[in-house]
Amino acid sequence: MAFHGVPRLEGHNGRQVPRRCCFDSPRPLLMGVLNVTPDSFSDGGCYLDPDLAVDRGLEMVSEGADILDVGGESTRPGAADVSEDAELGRVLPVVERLSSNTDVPISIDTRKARVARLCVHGGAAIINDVSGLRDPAMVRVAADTGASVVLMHMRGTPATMQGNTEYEDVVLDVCAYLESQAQAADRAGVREIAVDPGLGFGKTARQNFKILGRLRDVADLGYPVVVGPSRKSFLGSLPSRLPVADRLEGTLAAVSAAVMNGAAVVRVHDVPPCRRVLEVLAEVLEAGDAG
Ligand code: HH2
Repeated sequence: MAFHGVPRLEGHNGRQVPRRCCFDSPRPLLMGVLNVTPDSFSDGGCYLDPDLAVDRGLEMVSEGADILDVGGESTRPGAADVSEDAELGRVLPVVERLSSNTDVPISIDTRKARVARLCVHGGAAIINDVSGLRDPAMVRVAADTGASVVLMHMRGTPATMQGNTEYEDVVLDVCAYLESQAQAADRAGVREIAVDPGLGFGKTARQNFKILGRLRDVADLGYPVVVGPSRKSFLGSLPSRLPVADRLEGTLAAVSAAVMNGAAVVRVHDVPPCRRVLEVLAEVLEAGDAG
């Protein structure tokens, strides 16, 4: 079993439900991406049918995913907003069916507090908020339900973020933001918090590489670090100029850099090759720690 956190009983809508620590693991965890969208940048339209989405989720579990991250809104640069009802209609049936068919924690990737609340009631254990708990209602959902949270750095919105990539020092700016948002969430009673520097969200290619190279600064904040480099455009920005379909090796190189620099969770589309890479990395880390 990948998770060894101590289960706790939390008040949840008048009921007592067991909540476990989702990021507390001696080895790096693999979060499999499941986009129930028509327009995600690399798998848009593949899993819009709930049956296909559930099959894909269970396939990723059999391939070794430790967490499934279900999203109903593309957050690629320039993506249009999706209405709350449309997003719920995509994700809720998938979250409900997955959570009753696997013990692997289900994460709901959303910026909307109502979507998060209903999905947690439907069985999700984690709220993955790419807007970094900016909405006080989202903080309340996380605190009320006892859900774990991934709090990510993004400037502006997906529609505006790539027009806003000026930083004094991107790593220090990201760390300062994540620290203040995480501390506020902690004060509000959010039970388990992980932070994510938000690769590709309002950053140039060079800034994304800088974050990976200095990820230890993010890990030193003291929260588990989630990183999502999978197939992203900064990996296709190098002289080889690779399209999305050819970014597997780049993804695995970025995963390796992230884990060696302190990442606790990597969010990827390609589970089997990443699982094999994580097995090696876990041995390297363990052997290094053993001295
Ligand atoms: N990246 C994406 C979406 N959600 N969540 C976290 N915590 N970290 C990330 O880096 C992250 C995320 C974007 O990738 P993807 O889901 O593949 O694409 P799209 O937003 O087009 O659906």
